[in-house]
Amino acid sequence: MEPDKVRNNLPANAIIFNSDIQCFSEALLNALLKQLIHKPAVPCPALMVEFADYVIKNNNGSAETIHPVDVMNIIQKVAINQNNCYIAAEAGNSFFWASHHLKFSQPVRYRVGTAFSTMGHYVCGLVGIAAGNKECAVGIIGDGAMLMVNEVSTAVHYRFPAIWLVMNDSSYNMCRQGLAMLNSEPLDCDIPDTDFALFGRALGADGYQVNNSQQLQEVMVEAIKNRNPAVIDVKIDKNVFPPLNDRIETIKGLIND
Ligand SMILES: Cc1ncc(C[n+]2csc(CCOP(=O)(O)OP(=O)(O)O)c2C)c(N)n1
Repeated sequence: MEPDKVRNNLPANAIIFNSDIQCFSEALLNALLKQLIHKPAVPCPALMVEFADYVIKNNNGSAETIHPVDVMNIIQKVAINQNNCYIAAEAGNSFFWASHHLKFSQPVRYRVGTAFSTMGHYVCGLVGIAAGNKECAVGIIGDGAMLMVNEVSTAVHYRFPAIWLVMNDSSYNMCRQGLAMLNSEPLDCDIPDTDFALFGRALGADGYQVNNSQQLQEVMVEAIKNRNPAVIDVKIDKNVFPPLNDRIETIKGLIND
């Protein structure tokens, strides 16, 4: 294509690169990686647990909650690597944990609602993914989103292999932590303790509750093998901050403008 012809359809200040696409993508990737590596670390509130200091603390099965990164590692191992499941992440911290930590070797295996990030999108959309595909669909869902709306009953009705993995931290944690990172006044972001295993069973799905990594791994293997609609209530550590520094910096920039 002629750059001059392309320019006719673009705003006057558009920059046009006339390049082989592979060559351009590689150069872009290198430039982005360079930026990421040289980017100065953003200072975080005292509350923040640095990943560098992070120690897997649940593998003896004694802790009451699971570190969200452990949850991602188990999803990676059991759902993605071993069972090739489709994965969807809800708005909220689930989006950050999943997008930051999960890796896929095939396209169209991972979905997130980036347009409006509407809570409930994949609590419901999960049934569509499970209906349309052979492999199980696993939704990584905040407890707030799960309580807002869901389609578990539909999956039960049609026996779709959909698994709701609820990141249960008894709070709208992205809002709670986001305010803390912005050094803003806290708001009430608490959600009453909810037993999502019971909730799932009440709707006719299988229901599991897990408090440590080993239990989660065993339950995921079983739930995927059974191919029943299932709700897995995962008690996670609500005090670890997800990787949302970039978002916070963008918001700070908007506030300051
Ligand atoms: C329908 C809707 N309402 C409100 C929001 C704003 N919002 C984004 S994340 C969030 C909290 C999500 O809480 P939860 O589902 O428990 O997930 P967590 O962040 O705790 O993992 C809220 C209220 C939204 N994105 N969509």
